Amino acid sequence: MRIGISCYPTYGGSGAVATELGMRLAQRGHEVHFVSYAHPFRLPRFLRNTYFHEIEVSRYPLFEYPPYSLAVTVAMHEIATQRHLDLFHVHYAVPHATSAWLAKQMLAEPADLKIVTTLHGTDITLVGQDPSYRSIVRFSIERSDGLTAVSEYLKQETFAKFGCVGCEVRVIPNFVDTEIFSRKRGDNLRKALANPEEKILIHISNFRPVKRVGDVVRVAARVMENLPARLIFVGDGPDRPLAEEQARSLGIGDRVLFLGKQESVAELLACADLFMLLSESESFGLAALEAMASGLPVLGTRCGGLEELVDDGVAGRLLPVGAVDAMADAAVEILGDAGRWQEMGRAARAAAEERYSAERVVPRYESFYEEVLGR
Ligand code: GMT
Repeated sequence: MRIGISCYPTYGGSGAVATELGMRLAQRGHEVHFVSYAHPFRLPRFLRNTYFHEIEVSRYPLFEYPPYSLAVTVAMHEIATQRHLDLFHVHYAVPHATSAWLAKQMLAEPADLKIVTTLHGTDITLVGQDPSYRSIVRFSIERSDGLTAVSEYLKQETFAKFGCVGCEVRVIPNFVDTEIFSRKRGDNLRKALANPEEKILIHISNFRPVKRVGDVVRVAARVMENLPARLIFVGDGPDRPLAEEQARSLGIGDRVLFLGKQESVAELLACADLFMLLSESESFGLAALEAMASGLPVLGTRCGGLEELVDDGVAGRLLPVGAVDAMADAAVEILGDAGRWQEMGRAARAAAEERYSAERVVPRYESFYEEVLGR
């Protein structure tokens, strides 16, 4: 198949999934064209069967807001025409599903191009609900030839929030490369990050308010009252200063490390002891899956997608959003009992391998494409 993939190129789950999917499809012999405003962060410079097309968003003094969606549309239309694409798979509905629909209408034979849209999270639950976008997001997802959501939770949210009775949504979960994310990557970095007796707590995100990074710091502070530990933050975003300030005010500033954006997080996860994702809402939680594949128990919240990913009491613990004391107790219980920690880590790894490995999930996208193309 000749497949176009559009995604946000920056650090973030939807871009990571889109890129990993495209690379796997290319390995399986498909021709894959990535369309994005920058080189996707997980895409190597050269890979057989993959092509990267940079979207040029030109500026003009009249435009306070350059029309990005139109530039995406034009790039999609050009590539679909020149490369005779069979389908465009767009990740994150806003605005990619709309641009794809427009690009399709511009073709001489619109029916020749199928559009598959993957819903990732806030494109449905938050941004897509903004009155400035809601009606066009609904229109565009209804006009997609195929729709997927990364969890059952997100599928139900799509129905509930948009009330779109007509749309069929296929749940295809996110996946992980279980070779790259593995405990086997060793603990090369451990010595550089913590003292031998300290447990390493880790959080990876884009520090948006939905991630509740303040809770991560508060839980870590409570854990540190009970056992020697360090907290490592990976990523960057608007609430990072809040987390830094909170760590200082709780007196644990010297035991909290902010590493910023990292190209590769597999080595960091492989030497950590507990992954924390205490979000308000999470449609899936790709970073938690990568942690599980790395043999880490997850401390998370009952916030939708994480409840499908993490079996509470088996691969980690899930607590209500904001229940900081109960979260800290659960963390101490896991970290203070080597047997339990090992058991949970093994269960987390097993779930990643059995349910979410790339080998299991990528063929599901391939079959979905075939279905949409009517083959
Ligand atoms: O929807 C977002 O907030 C952004 C998006 C992203 O690009 O990182 O995250 C969402 O998609 C990820 C990949 O499918 C999921 O793992 C995240 O759970 C999801 N974020 C939220 O639902 C908050």
